[in-house]
Amino acid sequence: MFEVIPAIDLKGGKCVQLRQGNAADVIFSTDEHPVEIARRWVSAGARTLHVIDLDGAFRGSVVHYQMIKQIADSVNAKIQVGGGIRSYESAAKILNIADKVILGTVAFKNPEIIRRVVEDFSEERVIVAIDARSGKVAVDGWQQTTDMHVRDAARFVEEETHAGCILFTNIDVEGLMKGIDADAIREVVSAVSIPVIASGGVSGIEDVLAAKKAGASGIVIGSAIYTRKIDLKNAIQQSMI
Ligand code: AMZ
Repeated sequence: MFEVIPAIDLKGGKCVQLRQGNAADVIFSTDEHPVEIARRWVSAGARTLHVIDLDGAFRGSVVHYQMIKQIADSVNAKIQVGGGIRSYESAAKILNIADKVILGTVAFKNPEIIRRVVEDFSEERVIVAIDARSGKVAVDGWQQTTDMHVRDAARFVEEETHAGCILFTNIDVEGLMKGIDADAIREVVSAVSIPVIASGGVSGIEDVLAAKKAGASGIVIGSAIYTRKIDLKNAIQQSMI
């Protein structure tokens, strides 16, 4: 079933939204505690929360562990966690408190780590993030762009890492709130047989429906729910029709 997944991106202990992943370009930041925000999204009907440790992704190691644990302990929803998880030990530690880990950089630098996590914890608990800039995979907090094309990356993830799911984030449209690129989603979906969660660019309910139509198994929404362009409860209801 298609799922609408609210994003909680953590930076400096706060819930923020960045434009195209640029740490200096903050669209939204709030003093409301991330736990309260998490509770609000779950009250609106979210069954999964997408929690990203942005400082972790920039630094290459988890920074917000305690806050993520607090969120996990406070809500009755699944949580998928990513950002800075670059070792087997770090993934195992996060899987103690979260339902799923999201692994990006390490999938392309040390894929054997993903295989080990899949073997020890199950493929259902491992999501590999393909973060794409101009059709190529970006890593290290999106500060580096590789030569790997998204389509090849998707096949590589399915065949070589054995992860159960792909998170496809389109940096070209992320944080711009100008709509998704449905063709880019379709390209990833058609390259693999595992589910693909799409992320980036959602600005209205039509994007949610377009992502569903493109074959995604879910969509992550960030800026649009924080700037109230989308009412999460309504989006969840509409996506089920
Ligand atoms: O906004 C950013 N600069 C950013 C971001 N949102 N950098 C990484 N990430 C997210 C990816 C993925 O979910 O979309 O962090 C995760 C990957 O982190 P890592 O450390 O495994 O590459």
